[in-house]
Amino acid sequence: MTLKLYYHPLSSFCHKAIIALYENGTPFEPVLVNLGDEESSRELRRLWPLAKFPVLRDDARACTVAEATTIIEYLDIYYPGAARLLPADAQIAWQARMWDRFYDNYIHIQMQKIVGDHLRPVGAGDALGVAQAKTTIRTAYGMIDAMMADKNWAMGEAYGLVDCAASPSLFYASLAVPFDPALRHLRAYFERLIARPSYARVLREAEPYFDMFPMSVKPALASARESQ
Ligand SMILES: N[C@@H](CCC(=O)N[C@@H](CS)C(=O)NCC(=O)O)C(=O)O
Repeated sequence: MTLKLYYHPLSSFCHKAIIALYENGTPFEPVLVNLGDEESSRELRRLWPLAKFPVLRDDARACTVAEATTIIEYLDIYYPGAARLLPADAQIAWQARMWDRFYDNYIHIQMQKIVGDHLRPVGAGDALGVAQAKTTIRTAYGMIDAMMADKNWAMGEAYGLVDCAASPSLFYASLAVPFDPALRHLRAYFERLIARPSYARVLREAEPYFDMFPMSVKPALASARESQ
């Protein structure tokens, strides 16, 4: 098998890349990395010394591809399937890139700050940083609610890159900043995202590991089960 994905089942950015692989049934070898174990993480550190995952290794093309968004673009170019995840139309493609950045910067990374705070030593928490991250996420939720009032997927009728970015970022963010019931388009979009077979599979595969996550995953998992 030429494609190897270095990943961890709990990693939200890995979820984003795996959704894209599952959307097209692209064959790949998953390589589960335990960053706390020198031997387990050696190959990832050799390929990408920053040791952040996901990282895709394509031996056939002698390429190492880091960053979830770039992995999805790479798959779309070199391993295309029935589902094209980047819009072919340049007018829509720039918007997809903008909203992908929106989800990464204003939901995903903010959510990582909040989760990261749970892992800090007692007394070394960043209460102000967490409060600011929650405010950013709430503002972003309002924008998503407005954006999703009249469509199924972020760019319209075709599921793609932005929806891959939205799925794990909203799944984990909803644990820290629950959705305001008034934002019904956001809630309905989230239900569609977690019911999508590609993401439902990612969540099923992550479930045995959720006890290792520092926050309770139960509320979001309950939504996922209800929407199946
Ligand atoms: N910008 C990267 C972010 C990747 C990232 O933050 N990955 C996290 C897991 S979700 C990670 O590797 N964490 C391990 C660490 O920071 O030690 C991307 O888009 O793929």
